[in-house]
Amino acid sequence: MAGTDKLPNNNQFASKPQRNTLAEIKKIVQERIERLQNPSNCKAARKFLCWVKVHGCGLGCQLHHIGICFMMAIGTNRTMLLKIESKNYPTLKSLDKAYLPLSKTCTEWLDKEFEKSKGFNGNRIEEISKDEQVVNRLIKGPFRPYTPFAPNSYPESLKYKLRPFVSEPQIWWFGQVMSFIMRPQPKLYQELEEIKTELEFLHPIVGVQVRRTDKLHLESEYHPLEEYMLHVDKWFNHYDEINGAQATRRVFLATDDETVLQEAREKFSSYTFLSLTNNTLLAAKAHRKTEESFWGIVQDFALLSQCDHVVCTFSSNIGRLVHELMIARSDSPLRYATSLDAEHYSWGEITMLRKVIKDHDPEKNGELQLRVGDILENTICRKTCNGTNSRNGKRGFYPKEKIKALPATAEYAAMTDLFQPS
Ligand SMILES: Nc1nc2c(ncn2[C@@H]2O[C@H](COP(=O)(O)OP(=O)(O)O)[C@@H](O)[C@H]2O)c(=O)[nH]1
Ligand SMILES: [Mg+2]
Repeated sequence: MAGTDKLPNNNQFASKPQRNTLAEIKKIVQERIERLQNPSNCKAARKFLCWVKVHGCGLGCQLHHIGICFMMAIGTNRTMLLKIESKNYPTLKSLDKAYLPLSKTCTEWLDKEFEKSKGFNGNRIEEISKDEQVVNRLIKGPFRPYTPFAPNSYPESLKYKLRPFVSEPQIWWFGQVMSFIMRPQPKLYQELEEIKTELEFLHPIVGVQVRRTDKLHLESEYHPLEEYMLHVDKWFNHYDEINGAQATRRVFLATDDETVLQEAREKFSSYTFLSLTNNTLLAAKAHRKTEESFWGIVQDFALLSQCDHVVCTFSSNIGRLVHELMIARSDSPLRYATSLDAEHYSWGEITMLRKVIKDHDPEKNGELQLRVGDILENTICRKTCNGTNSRNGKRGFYPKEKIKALPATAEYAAMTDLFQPS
């Protein structure tokens, strides 16, 4: 058997696992979504008919619903076809003016096709409708997750690939899905370039999104401008320290409150504030459903997500979506958004476990005592964050800076075998 002994030992000769750059991983993921969305034979393709029928939803909210649907389609290896119905903008037509259509080859369905198809039916263990060629999902508003292909999960195939680069892989993944949906049409891209030249939108630049008006009625609390600017200051101080020079302090300000820009210029004169003031006026409730207002938030989304840092509130779909896009598109772990209120969350999300990374003793009524390594269960983060400490079964509030998310992976069927064995 001497000859056999000389045969190469697989382990010895197996090449080291290839380490892709984040840019490569992003490209591979985007190409895979593109491939799924453009089957050569639409008729024969596995399809996911997604009908988003939510009223009273702004653009970020609508786009998030589309993203949540898209995750189910990717998870079950189906091309997603989309229909939107809303008393608000946007119609699918206006959405298509801003963003590239989800598919070039497979876009519309007939009513009878929707009626004939089975409702998407899955749970965490098994997708009951997995053998159906066409499935449908009607999204009427927030729903409880019933599949593993939901926000807070990410593809198993990316687990080790993302680990060296990304601390919130579940948001990176959701951001990839949202980035695909929001690929700009050439006309929008061109328009944004012109706006940036006109505004002198130059780096470094920090974005601030102040969400007020209707949002303050039920969903969020008022935060004074000073609170946002504290974080902006901190970011620029850090930037100057690293670079050993004082940068021009540029802030791109987006808001639905028309008093904010003037206040900012009066109170923070060492800053240069750039803003699309007409967009703020169009964000007023009376104009919000118009096509112009839609275009305004499309522009604000794009410019905020191109900033080097953004200070906002994650109780708003706007802040969360900007954070997702920044994380997904960046090669730098330093580009992200800071929230003045909630931790990042999504409608339709899977409940995540969270791990304590810093001790905490209660400072307010109802706060949990935390010790490094404690695991929090049933965490939910809206205006405030709360969860159950598995160490003692106590439920209460926790400060979001002292915990780390433990997102789950799932076998997204369209995301298997992404990387060639080297
Ligand atoms: N252009 C613009 N519109 C805004 C801004 N803030 C709020 N809006 C308007 O408010 C809507 C709110 O959107 P939605 O996705 O529901 O976010 P949420 O209500 O903040 O969670 C947007 O679609 C805009 O019409 C802003 O900074 N700029
Ligand atoms: Mg809203």
